[in-house]
Amino acid sequence: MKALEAVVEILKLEGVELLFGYPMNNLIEAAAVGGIRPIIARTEKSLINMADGYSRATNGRKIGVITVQAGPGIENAFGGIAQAFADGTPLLVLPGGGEMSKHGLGGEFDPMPSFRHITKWSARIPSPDRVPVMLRHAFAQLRSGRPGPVMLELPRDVAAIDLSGPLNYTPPAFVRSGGDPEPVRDAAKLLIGANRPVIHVGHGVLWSEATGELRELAELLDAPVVTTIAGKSAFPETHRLSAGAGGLSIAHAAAWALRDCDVVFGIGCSFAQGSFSPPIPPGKTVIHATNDPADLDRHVEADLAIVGDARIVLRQLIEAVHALLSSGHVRASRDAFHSAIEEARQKGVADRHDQNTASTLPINPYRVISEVMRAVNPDETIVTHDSGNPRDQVLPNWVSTSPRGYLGWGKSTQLGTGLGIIMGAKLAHPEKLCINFMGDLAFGTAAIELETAVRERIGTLTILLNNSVMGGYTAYMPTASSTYRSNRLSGDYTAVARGLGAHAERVEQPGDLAGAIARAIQATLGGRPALIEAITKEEPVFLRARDAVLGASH
Ligand SMILES: Cc1ncc(C[n+]2csc(CCOP(=O)(O)OP(=O)(O)O)c2C)c(N)n1
Ligand SMILES: [Mg+2]
Repeated sequence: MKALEAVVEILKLEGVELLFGYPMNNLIEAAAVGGIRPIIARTEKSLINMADGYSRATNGRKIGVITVQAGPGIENAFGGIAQAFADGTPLLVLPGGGEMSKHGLGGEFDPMPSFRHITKWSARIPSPDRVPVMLRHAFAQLRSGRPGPVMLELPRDVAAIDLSGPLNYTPPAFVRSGGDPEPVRDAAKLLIGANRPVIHVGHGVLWSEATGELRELAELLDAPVVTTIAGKSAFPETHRLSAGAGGLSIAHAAAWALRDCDVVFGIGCSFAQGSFSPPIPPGKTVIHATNDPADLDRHVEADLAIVGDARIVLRQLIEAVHALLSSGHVRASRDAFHSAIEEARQKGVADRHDQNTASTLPINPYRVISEVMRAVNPDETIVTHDSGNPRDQVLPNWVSTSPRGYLGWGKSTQLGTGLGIIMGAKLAHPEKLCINFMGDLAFGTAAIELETAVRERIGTLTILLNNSVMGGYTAYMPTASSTYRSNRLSGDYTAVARGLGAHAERVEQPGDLAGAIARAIQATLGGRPALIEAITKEEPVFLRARDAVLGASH
């Protein structure tokens, strides 16, 4: 068996059903012969975003596997892999490679040095007999610790050589570990005694499928729950303890909870304090539970640190809290805290009411988001945003009800990523309605992939909020905008989408939204992608997390 065929056999033993590929790479043909369906996209970036969405939507139970050409293919792949690394998505990247026998003198692009910093592990397979060993290590990396992309290059001469014996491969197990019992007990004590504790939920809770445990602990502690962008949907946002999500924008209740809490319990989160993470104000008592010790005391100092898988740590905490309560510890009352958070939530509803119901022209983007929300069953829907104002507008307002019903991304914020992510999610869950919201600049970076969706019968629904500008950018480049129109965009995107074979409608009147949404959903049921191009107003209006959580006023 040749090394290339051995790779395919191993992928089959691993249960891989799809190969996200961009020619030329012999693995595409070998996989097809072996019964693995290739999905061919139009750009490497979107291809990787699709694999990323596929891994997310399956919580890594099915890994997005990618293959691209040596040289230009893997050079073009950098953005997508960097995005997956930033957000912690497991991906197996199998680029082609030059000839091993000629390696070391330059001439062909060597991805190892540049990709080492954006992968958990990158290596070159030096000989056919190393294929099973190195792929097993790759899958072990993909199933343990903080998730992230892994890259294995298969040089073209190695691919064509036979293994010296029969293939011997067993898939490695998922490996999870619990927390040190002592800080777990101390954390339970702190959380019971706190007057205003907040649970701050990151992406790790989704990866470890810990929504049930999170809910049990939140109810036991009677503590409000705030999520990060990537953690959104780990806790049902219809639950009375949900305060909502925060990133650059933030739900009013989440801002209030983070500002006024005394103890922050971060679970499955890095506590990275970038522009797209809810800020943690100074002076709080912090408990930090993560599966990656590299997160500890990086941006936020922890009073108590626990390293372990989110689901196991939450279960340990539930047991520790029960033990303390039955031995006479009394949980402090949180009533005043809850009333204050409820008041903030109501203020959020009131602040947004006029925008959600606006019948002014051009259409208010919040009206579009509300109309979409009204038209769908959130339990049967997966939603994602794109970079730009659509993220800031959708994140605090979309009400997610089930795990992965919202795929939040944005530790890096590459425009156009949402389209690939939602296509990958639809491949993982063809039975769900899969919707992405994006702006017109974002659309321009990825729109050609509607053709991929048509060809591969991926029936996603894209809601394009076309305001003909880069929303809010006049503030960043006033002279360039007023003198040179540097923030302005134009185009007939409905014509583009139709030209690519998608169902597409342009909507200029708010009253026409509901009908257009219903027709577009109908089109997706037949496996055809759909686009609604809503002609919208520039509306960079939302509660900014930094001001609301760290500033003086709400
Ligand atoms: C690859 C990349 N380059 C630049 C940016 C910076 N950026 C973020 S949002 C944005 C403008 C987005 O405009 P649009 O997609 O039309 O959405 P709007 O905010 O207008 O609704 C830009 C330039 C980015 N996020 N990603
Ligand atoms: Mg725009």
